[in-house]
This record gives sequence, C-alpha cells and structure tokens, in this order.
Amino acid sequence: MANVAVIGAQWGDEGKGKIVDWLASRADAVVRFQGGHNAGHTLVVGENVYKLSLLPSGIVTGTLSIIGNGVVLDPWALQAEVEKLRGQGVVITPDNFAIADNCPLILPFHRDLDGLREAAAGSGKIGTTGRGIGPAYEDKVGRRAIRVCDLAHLDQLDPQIDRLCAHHDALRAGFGQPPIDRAKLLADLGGIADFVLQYAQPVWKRLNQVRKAGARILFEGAQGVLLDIDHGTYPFVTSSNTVSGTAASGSGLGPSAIGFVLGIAKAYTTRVGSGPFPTELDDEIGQRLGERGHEFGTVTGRKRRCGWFDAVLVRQACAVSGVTGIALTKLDVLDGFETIRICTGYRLRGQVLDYYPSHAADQAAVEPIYEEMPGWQETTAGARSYADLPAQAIKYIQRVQELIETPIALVSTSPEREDTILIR
Ligand code: 2SA
Ligand code: MG
Repeated sequence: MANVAVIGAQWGDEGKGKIVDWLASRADAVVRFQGGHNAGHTLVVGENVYKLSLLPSGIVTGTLSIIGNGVVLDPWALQAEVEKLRGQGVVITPDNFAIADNCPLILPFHRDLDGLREAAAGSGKIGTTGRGIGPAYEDKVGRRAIRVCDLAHLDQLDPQIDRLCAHHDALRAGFGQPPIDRAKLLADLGGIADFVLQYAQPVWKRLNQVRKAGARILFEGAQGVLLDIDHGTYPFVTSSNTVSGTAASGSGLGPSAIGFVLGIAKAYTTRVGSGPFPTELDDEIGQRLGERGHEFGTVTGRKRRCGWFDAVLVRQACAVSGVTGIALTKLDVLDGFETIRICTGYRLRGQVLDYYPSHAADQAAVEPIYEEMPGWQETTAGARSYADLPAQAIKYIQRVQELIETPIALVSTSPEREDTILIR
C-alpha cells in the first residue's frame, strides 16, 4: 500500500474519521498535518464510539500517531483528550504518540479573541468552532507564536511574550479586555510543559526514519477543501490549507512521500458555520437529510446545513487537491428518496459556469443547475459489496464518478468500520 493522504472534498464532516480508522488498521503511522482541535472525527469500533478532535485517529488502534508541525496545538485540550481516551481504555505513551516540537501553541487569549471577534461580527460572523484556531495561525505567520519547543526554555520566553503582548494587548483593548496576565500565562505554561514535552520531538526526523524503514504512513486531513484558506469559500474558511499538499509541508516529509490522495465526499452535501452553499435545501428534504444523517457537529454539536450533492464543487476540490480516488460516504442516507438531484453546473447572471468562481459575491449568487435521477427504495445501510447495492444506487455512484472526473475507490454504507465497499 502506498502512503495515503486522506482529505475532505467538501466542507468537512464527510466521514473522514471512519475511513481513516479503516485505513489506520493497515498503516504503521498516522499523521495530522493541519488544523487543531476544531476537527471532529468519530470512530465507531464495535460497541465503542471514540470522538477525537486533536489526536490522530491511529491512536485508537495503537498505531504510531503523530501531530505534525502544520497543526496548531492547544496543550490543555490535548491533555483533556488524552485523559478522556485513557478513560476509554486507549493506551497513549511516548512510544505510540509524538508531537512536532516546532508546532505552534493555541493559548487562552487566542480562544478569547476568536470568541470576541465572532460576537462582534453579528450576521457577518464566520461561524468558527471558537477554538482559537484563526488567531493562533495569525501568530504563527506573524512570527510571534510560542511553540512546543519553547516549553523547554520558559526562562527565555520574555522577548516572545513581549511581542505577543504588544500585538494582543492592543487588540484586547479594542474589545474592552484587560491586557494579558503575563505571570498567569507563564504559570499556566509551566504547569502544562512536562505533559507536552514527554511527547515532543523533531517528528520530521522520526517520520523520515520510519519511511526509510518501509513504514506505510497515513496522512489524516481535517475539515475539507472548501474550507481551505486559499481554495475555499473565503472568507468563510478555516485558517489552514486543507488540501493534500499540506500533508507534506505540515509533517516534514516532502510531496514524494504521498502516494495516493484519497478524497472523502458525502453522497450529499453539508456545511456548518456561515458562508455560501449553492445546493442548500431549506425544506423538508434538507431536514430529512439532516435527521437521517445525524448531521450535528462532533466538537460543538452544531446543526449542519444540508443539500444535494454538488458535483461542480467536488470536481474542483479533486482538481486543486490532486485527488487520486474518492471515498463516497453515507450513501444510505439517500435511501428511500423518490428522486435525487445532482448539481452539474451553475447559472450566474445569465451565464453557465462549470466551476465555482472565486469572488465571495459570485459564490453567493450562483444558482445550481440540477440533473435528476430516480432514487431507490431498498436499504443500502450495511452493504459490503457492490452486488448488495440496488441498481439505481449503482447508477447514482457511476454518474457522480463521471461528473467529478475522479474514480470512486470506496463506498461507505454505515458508520461501522467493516461496512465499506472497496471498488478498486
Ligand atoms: P475555525 O474554528 O476557525 O476552523 O472555523 C472556520 C470555519 O471552518 C469550519 N470548520 C469546520 N467545519 C466542519 N467540521 C469541523 N469540525 C468539527 C466536526 C465541527 C464541529 O468535525 O464536527 O463540531 O462543529 C470544522 N472545523 C472548522 C467552521 O464551521 C467555520 O466555517
Ligand atoms: Mg467532522
């Protein structure tokens, strides 16, 4: 098996957790390379349900799990997640878990700022997860971040804290907030340092070593291509690059390490937070998709917006992310519909588009052009082979494949690990 990068091909929540878990059992190392604890990956293994937001999914199977430099790490959220999983019997030690020592930290004032900005934005809010992701990436790019390796040198942190305070105290004052409490920040960092440092190392080195030794590496993306800071529905995006290329820069392995890019797409579309969504259904069909698909955020419990499959968006996501094959998930949610629609193009001010334009106003204004197909009345839930699927479901999969110009490699028919159809 080649090294696989798994990325979301829509707005996140495509069911990456299940597919990553399925692949993790065949991998020797699993790496998170972007995002932070804004991700929500649900793994269902037999009777047990594991909800992960920061730890790589391989942790549940005991596979070497690595948080790469491209992630932003909230050390307190990490500690809470490690404790929660240990409570579920998961073993987490420096043998099976490592954190990049050049990974930037999410600090309490990042979370505050995320919340203050969203509250002040009113109807213009992004609908973030409120985890401080954006402000932490801003500090990384602004060269002010405190990184994991700094926790080993807290006595040398003064100049960095000066820079952070100069930047953040001004912002905080604008929201009527007191300046950062330096003593408390240092004490908090001192309190968490040992916990984080036991796992910290130059993971690029470990990854290159295991790669040379022939290990199969799985890169676990979070969110989805349409939330990518460059290619997504800007400004309604997350603050990292979610495309497959980030698997290289966010882990310390070059692009040659990625053999197969597996894009995950739901058989319909969902989105949480604000921003354009051409095929959104504000009617009882949307409601039905949400209920049947249990469309609520793993991390925040937010209700997800639902709509028909948008082949234009997924085709574009596959193109910009170099997707080799797609895993189509939650097919069973479409069971029992009289007819099913697929968006094949857009209409914008009298013109027909075969791609999603970049400008926010155009993204909001496009009207979907639909193709209609008969649905199927049989249940596909739990199907484990192509032969188990109704003819109309197979036609739907084949039509989607044609429209997205990318092979469908897997179809998932329930949250259960083994309810997966391998197509090629
Ligand atoms: P942020 O917090 O700065 O990354 O938010 C910016 C936008 O990115 C969206 N976003 C997500 N969309 C779907 N799923 C995400 N992860 C969790 C999950 C979400 C949850 O998998 O269930 O529990 O609500 C995720 N993370 C970020 C977010 O909605 C904003 O549109
Ligand atoms: Mg999710």
